[in-house]
Amino acid sequence: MRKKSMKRVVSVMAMLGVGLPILWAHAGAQGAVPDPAASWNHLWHEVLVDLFVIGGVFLAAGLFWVYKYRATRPGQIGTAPKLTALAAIGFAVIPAFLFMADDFYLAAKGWTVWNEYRNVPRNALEVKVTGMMWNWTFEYDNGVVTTFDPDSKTGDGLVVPVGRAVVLRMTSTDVVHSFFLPEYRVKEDLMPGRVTYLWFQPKAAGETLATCAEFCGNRHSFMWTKVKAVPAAEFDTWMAGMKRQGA
Ligand SMILES: [Cu+2]
Repeated sequence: MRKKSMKRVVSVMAMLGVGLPILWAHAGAQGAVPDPAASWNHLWHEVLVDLFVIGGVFLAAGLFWVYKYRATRPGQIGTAPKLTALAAIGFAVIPAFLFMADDFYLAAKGWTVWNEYRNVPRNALEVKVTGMMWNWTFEYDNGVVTTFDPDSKTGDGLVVPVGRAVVLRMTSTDVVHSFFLPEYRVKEDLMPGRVTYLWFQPKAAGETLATCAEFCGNRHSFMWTKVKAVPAAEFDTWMAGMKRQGA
Protein backbone atom coordinates (compact mmCIF):
# COMPACT_ATOMS: atom_id res chain seq x y z
CA MET A 1 0.00 0.00 0.00
CA ARG A 2 2.78 2.32 1.02
CA LYS A 3 4.72 1.51 -2.15
CA LYS A 4 1.64 2.24 -4.25
CA SER A 5 1.01 5.66 -2.69
CA MET A 6 4.71 6.49 -3.00
CA LYS A 7 4.49 5.67 -6.71
CA ARG A 8 1.48 7.92 -7.01
CA VAL A 9 3.27 10.79 -5.29
CA VAL A 10 6.27 10.40 -7.60
CA SER A 11 4.13 10.31 -10.75
CA VAL A 12 2.05 13.33 -9.70
CA MET A 13 5.24 15.28 -8.99
CA ALA A 14 6.66 14.26 -12.37
CA MET A 15 3.48 15.37 -14.15
CA LEU A 16 3.47 18.69 -12.34
CA GLY A 17 7.17 19.06 -13.03
CA VAL A 18 6.59 18.75 -16.77
CA GLY A 19 3.13 20.30 -17.12
CA LEU A 20 3.22 23.36 -14.91
CA PRO A 21 6.41 24.86 -16.34
CA ILE A 22 5.01 24.53 -19.87
CA LEU A 23 1.78 26.25 -18.81
CA TRP A 24 3.67 29.01 -17.02
CA ALA A 25 5.96 29.53 -19.96
CA HIS A 26 2.98 29.92 -22.30
CA ALA A 27 0.92 32.10 -19.97
CA GLY A 28 0.62 35.60 -21.32
CA ALA A 29 1.92 34.64 -24.74
CA GLN A 30 -1.54 34.77 -26.33
CA GLY A 31 -2.73 38.08 -27.67
CA ALA A 32 0.24 40.06 -26.41
CA VAL A 33 2.42 41.92 -28.89
CA PRO A 34 5.52 39.74 -29.13
CA ASP A 35 8.82 41.31 -28.27
CA PRO A 36 11.54 38.70 -28.80
CA ALA A 37 14.32 41.04 -27.66
CA ALA A 38 12.64 41.56 -24.26
CA SER A 39 11.74 37.86 -24.06
CA TRP A 40 15.32 36.74 -24.71
CA ASN A 41 16.55 39.18 -22.06
CA HIS A 42 13.99 37.90 -19.61
CA LEU A 43 14.90 34.27 -20.31
CA TRP A 44 18.59 34.98 -19.88
CA HIS A 45 18.00 36.65 -16.52
CA GLU A 46 15.91 33.69 -15.43
CA VAL A 47 18.70 31.28 -16.39
CA LEU A 48 21.19 33.34 -14.36
CA VAL A 49 18.92 33.62 -11.32
CA ASP A 50 18.17 29.89 -11.44
CA LEU A 51 21.82 28.99 -11.78
CA PHE A 52 22.79 31.10 -8.79
CA VAL A 53 19.81 30.29 -6.56
CA ILE A 54 19.74 26.54 -7.20
CA GLY A 55 23.54 26.39 -7.28
CA GLY A 56 23.72 28.36 -4.03
CA VAL A 57 21.17 26.16 -2.25
CA PHE A 58 22.90 22.93 -3.31
CA LEU A 59 26.37 24.27 -2.51
CA ALA A 60 25.25 25.40 0.95
CA ALA A 61 23.56 22.06 1.67
CA GLY A 62 26.62 20.14 0.42
CA LEU A 63 29.05 22.18 2.50
CA PHE A 64 26.81 21.89 5.56
CA TRP A 65 26.74 18.08 5.39
CA VAL A 66 30.44 17.81 4.59
CA TYR A 67 31.11 19.84 7.74
CA LYS A 68 28.50 18.13 9.91
CA TYR A 69 29.63 14.57 9.14
CA ARG A 70 33.36 15.27 8.89
CA ALA A 71 35.83 12.82 10.49
CA THR A 72 37.34 14.19 13.71
CA ARG A 73 39.91 11.40 14.32
CA PRO A 74 41.75 8.89 12.10
CA GLY A 75 39.92 5.68 11.30
CA GLN A 76 36.62 7.04 12.58
CA ILE A 77 33.57 5.21 11.38
CA GLY A 78 30.69 7.47 10.45
CA THR A 79 27.75 7.79 12.80
CA ALA A 80 25.40 9.52 10.38
CA PRO A 81 21.82 8.33 10.76
CA LYS A 82 20.74 5.64 8.33
CA LEU A 83 18.01 6.96 6.05
CA THR A 84 14.68 5.22 5.84
CA ALA A 85 13.62 4.10 2.35
CA LEU A 86 11.12 6.95 2.18
CA ALA A 87 13.70 9.57 3.17
CA ALA A 88 16.22 8.14 0.68
CA ILE A 89 13.69 8.34 -2.14
CA GLY A 90 12.68 11.84 -1.02
CA PHE A 91 16.27 13.04 -1.07
CA ALA A 92 16.60 11.82 -4.67
CA VAL A 93 13.18 12.76 -6.01
CA ILE A 94 12.67 16.24 -4.52
CA PRO A 95 15.92 17.80 -5.77
CA ALA A 96 15.45 16.04 -9.13
CA PHE A 97 11.90 17.43 -9.26
CA LEU A 98 13.14 20.94 -8.55
CA PHE A 99 15.82 20.69 -11.19
CA MET A 100 13.57 19.14 -13.82
CA ALA A 101 10.71 21.57 -13.20
CA ASP A 102 13.09 24.43 -13.71
CA ASP A 103 14.68 22.84 -16.79
CA PHE A 104 11.31 22.21 -18.41
CA TYR A 105 10.18 25.73 -17.56
CA LEU A 106 13.24 27.25 -19.22
CA ALA A 107 12.99 24.93 -22.22
CA ALA A 108 9.29 25.70 -22.73
CA LYS A 109 9.94 29.41 -22.37
CA GLY A 110 12.74 29.08 -24.92
CA TRP A 111 10.39 27.43 -27.43
CA THR A 112 7.83 30.19 -26.91
CA VAL A 113 10.40 32.88 -27.59
CA TRP A 114 11.72 30.93 -30.57
CA ASN A 115 8.19 30.89 -32.02
CA GLU A 116 7.94 34.65 -31.56
CA TYR A 117 11.27 35.04 -33.30
CA ARG A 118 10.23 32.85 -36.25
CA ASN A 119 6.73 34.32 -36.76
CA VAL A 120 6.93 37.64 -38.57
CA PRO A 121 4.14 40.05 -37.56
CA ARG A 122 1.78 41.18 -40.31
CA ASN A 123 2.55 44.49 -42.01
CA ALA A 124 6.23 44.21 -41.24
CA LEU A 125 8.44 46.44 -43.35
CA GLU A 126 10.36 44.18 -45.69
CA VAL A 127 14.00 44.85 -46.52
CA LYS A 128 16.20 42.64 -48.69
CA VAL A 129 19.68 42.22 -47.26
CA THR A 130 22.61 41.04 -49.35
CA GLY A 131 25.82 40.06 -47.63
CA MET A 132 29.07 39.97 -49.57
CA MET A 133 32.77 40.03 -48.75
CA TRP A 134 32.80 42.47 -46.94
CA ASN A 135 29.76 44.66 -47.03
CA TRP A 136 25.99 44.73 -46.69
CA THR A 137 23.38 46.23 -49.00
CA PHE A 138 19.77 46.95 -48.09
CA GLU A 139 17.03 47.06 -50.69
CA TYR A 140 13.56 48.39 -49.78
CA ASP A 141 10.39 47.23 -51.52
CA ASN A 142 10.29 50.41 -53.65
CA GLY A 143 13.73 49.70 -55.09
CA VAL A 144 15.69 52.11 -52.89
CA VAL A 145 19.11 50.63 -52.09
CA THR A 146 21.34 51.75 -49.24
CA THR A 147 24.71 50.70 -47.96
CA PHE A 148 27.35 51.79 -45.47
CA ASP A 149 31.12 52.06 -45.75
CA PRO A 150 32.77 51.29 -42.38
CA ASP A 151 36.11 52.84 -43.48
CA SER A 152 34.83 56.28 -44.40
CA LYS A 153 31.72 55.96 -42.19
CA THR A 154 29.57 57.15 -45.07
CA GLY A 155 26.25 55.86 -46.25
CA ASP A 156 22.94 55.46 -44.44
CA GLY A 157 23.13 51.75 -43.74
CA LEU A 158 19.88 50.23 -42.59
CA VAL A 159 17.25 52.86 -41.79
CA VAL A 160 14.04 51.69 -40.11
CA PRO A 161 10.97 53.36 -38.58
CA VAL A 162 10.31 53.14 -34.85
CA GLY A 163 7.26 51.15 -33.77
CA ARG A 164 6.97 48.93 -36.80
CA ALA A 165 8.25 45.39 -37.21
CA VAL A 166 11.02 45.02 -39.79
CA VAL A 167 11.64 41.73 -41.55
CA LEU A 168 14.96 41.18 -43.29
CA ARG A 169 15.02 38.70 -46.19
CA MET A 170 18.64 37.85 -46.54
CA THR A 171 21.03 36.12 -48.89
CA SER A 172 24.74 36.06 -49.66
CA THR A 173 26.57 36.37 -52.97
CA ASP A 174 29.70 34.49 -51.90
CA VAL A 175 30.33 32.78 -48.57
CA VAL A 176 28.36 32.28 -45.36
CA HIS A 177 27.81 35.48 -43.38
CA SER A 178 25.67 36.12 -40.35
CA PHE A 179 23.65 39.25 -39.72
CA PHE A 180 23.84 40.07 -36.03
CA LEU A 181 21.86 42.87 -34.39
CA PRO A 182 23.12 42.74 -30.78
CA GLU A 183 20.79 45.48 -29.58
CA TYR A 184 17.72 43.63 -30.88
CA ARG A 185 18.99 40.20 -29.78
CA VAL A 186 18.65 38.63 -33.22
CA LYS A 187 21.11 36.89 -35.50
CA GLU A 188 20.70 34.77 -38.60
CA ASP A 189 23.05 33.24 -41.17
CA LEU A 190 23.10 34.25 -44.84
CA MET A 191 24.24 31.85 -47.53
CA PRO A 192 24.33 31.78 -51.33
CA GLY A 193 21.29 30.26 -53.02
CA ARG A 194 19.00 30.59 -50.01
CA VAL A 195 16.88 33.30 -48.44
CA THR A 196 16.84 33.37 -44.67
CA TYR A 197 15.00 35.87 -42.50
CA LEU A 198 14.84 37.57 -39.15
CA TRP A 199 12.65 40.29 -37.73
CA PHE A 200 12.92 42.91 -35.04
CA GLN A 201 11.02 45.93 -33.84
CA PRO A 202 12.76 49.18 -32.89
CA LYS A 203 11.07 50.65 -29.82
CA ALA A 204 13.04 53.88 -29.63
CA ALA A 205 14.86 56.13 -32.05
CA GLY A 206 18.61 55.78 -32.08
CA GLU A 207 21.64 54.43 -33.83
CA THR A 208 22.88 50.90 -33.23
CA LEU A 209 24.93 48.57 -35.39
CA ALA A 210 24.78 45.24 -37.11
CA THR A 211 27.85 43.15 -37.65
CA CYS A 212 28.84 39.96 -39.42
CA ALA A 213 29.00 37.12 -36.90
CA GLU A 214 30.44 34.41 -39.14
CA PHE A 215 34.13 34.53 -39.99
CA CYS A 216 34.22 35.29 -43.71
CA GLY A 217 37.78 36.28 -44.58
CA ASN A 218 40.34 39.06 -44.11
CA ARG A 219 37.97 41.94 -43.55
CA HIS A 220 35.34 40.05 -41.58
CA SER A 221 35.79 42.29 -38.55
CA PHE A 222 35.18 45.37 -40.71
CA MET A 223 31.92 43.98 -42.01
CA TRP A 224 29.54 46.09 -39.95
CA THR A 225 26.88 48.62 -40.72
CA LYS A 226 24.95 51.41 -39.09
CA VAL A 227 21.35 50.70 -38.13
CA LYS A 228 19.31 53.82 -37.63
CA ALA A 229 15.84 53.76 -36.08
CA VAL A 230 13.94 57.00 -36.72
CA PRO A 231 10.38 58.19 -36.01
CA ALA A 232 7.91 57.11 -38.70
CA ALA A 233 7.47 60.64 -40.14
CA GLU A 234 11.24 61.10 -40.40
CA PHE A 235 11.49 57.72 -42.08
CA ASP A 236 8.94 58.74 -44.72
CA THR A 237 10.80 62.00 -45.38
CA TRP A 238 14.10 60.14 -45.68
CA MET A 239 12.55 57.56 -48.01
CA ALA A 240 11.03 60.27 -50.23
CA GLY A 241 14.45 61.94 -50.45
CA MET A 242 16.12 58.66 -51.39
CA LYS A 243 13.51 58.07 -54.10
CA ARG A 244 14.08 61.55 -55.55
CA GLN A 245 17.83 60.92 -55.52
CA GLY A 246 17.30 57.66 -57.39
CA ALA A 247 15.02 59.31 -59.93
CU1 LIG B 1 30.71 38.15 -43.27
